[in-house]
Amino acid sequence: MPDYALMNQCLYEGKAKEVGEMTEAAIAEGITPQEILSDGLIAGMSVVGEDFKHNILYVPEVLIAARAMKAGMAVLRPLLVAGDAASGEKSTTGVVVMGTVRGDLHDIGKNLVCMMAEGAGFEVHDIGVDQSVEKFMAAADKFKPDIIGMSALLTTTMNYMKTVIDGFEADGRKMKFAIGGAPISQMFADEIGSDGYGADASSAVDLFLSFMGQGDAPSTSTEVGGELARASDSGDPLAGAVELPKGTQTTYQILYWQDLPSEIKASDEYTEVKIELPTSFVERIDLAAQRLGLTDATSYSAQYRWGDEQERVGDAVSVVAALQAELEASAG
Ligand code: B12
Repeated sequence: MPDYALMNQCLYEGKAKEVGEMTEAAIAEGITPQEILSDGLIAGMSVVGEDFKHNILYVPEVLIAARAMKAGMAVLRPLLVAGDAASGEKSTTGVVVMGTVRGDLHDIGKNLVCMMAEGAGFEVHDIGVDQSVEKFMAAADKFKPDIIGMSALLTTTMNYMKTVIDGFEADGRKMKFAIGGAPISQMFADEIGSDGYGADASSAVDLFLSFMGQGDAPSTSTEVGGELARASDSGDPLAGAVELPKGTQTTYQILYWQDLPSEIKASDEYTEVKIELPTSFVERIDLAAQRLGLTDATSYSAQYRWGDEQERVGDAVSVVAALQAELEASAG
């Protein structure tokens, strides 16, 4: 009997080699690929999804866990496909075609959605970035999806999502459309006639499942300052500080893209705070990535690392505010 708890833990920690080996061992033991998929991989990935949603895990960690999921899937996929062919039935929850729309090269978020959806049992066909309506249609012809997922990160490309939806409609094809990406909102989804919008990878999966008649659609209210347990209603993640005893210690870490700071996380006895540094920091990273040619999702993400864990006196909210001010000052 495989140790699924251990397998889930290895997946969570991104131990790809171990997950691959445990999957192989379970197959050798005669366990069905369906059971290994659901109890070993999907169960582990759903914890990753939940922790990502609640800011316990961040993008780099999720990408590493997703790599481990892929190692297990590489072992299972041929067996699942062979099983499907023999039984004439699909073992998947549903079929999804995913792509980033034309003019847009951002794919980190799309890749996460693909991995999480695969982790939830969907058959996912990722058609990549910069995809035209014709490419989406060709993929729909080929893979007969239940759902078309589109991602856009630029305000200049988000309108192309409507072009795709209109293209399918003009052709008389009925599909479920899901959209997402940083500038996308439920209001925009309603405006362009998309069936749904997902704010993050786990909401995307909930949305896909709801399309397949499994569970409710995710709540579309924006989680303002969701990363901060003690945030006020103002939406400012640094608002709402509560008086803590003098001498309170905060542990903090800075996330760097190479040597450029990107995020800060901090926690005191009561609160966890995570902030993304302002746009000027993002722009500096974008520029450096393009100058160095590190623009594909894998090499871009590989540049992230958390700095050492450090301590400062003060509550988490004030420490983060002070660190942000210092980083802004030193960035000039
Ligand atoms: C990484 C990045 C890049 C990398 C992309 C690497 C890659 N392979 O993806 C590089 C360096 C290449 C890049 C280039 C550019 N970028 Co850029 N980039 C970013 C950055 C910092 C992070 C994006 C990201 O990966 N986020 C992490 C992922 C996990 O989040 P996400 O994408 O939002 O995805 C989640 C959800 O949205 C949702 N989701 C996503 N897709 C889908 C799909 C469905 C169906 C569903 C349901 C859900 C869903 O789930 C995901 C997972 O949780 C953002 C800033 C930001 N904070 O968004 C700027 C940003 C998007 N970029 C920006 C710009 C301007 C550019 C450039 C034009 C820069 C330039 N001057 O050349 C170019 C454009 C290139 C192009 N044609 O696309 C701007 C966009 C501004 C705007 N309003 O349009 C931003 C906002 C930065 C800024 N200045 O503030 N960029």
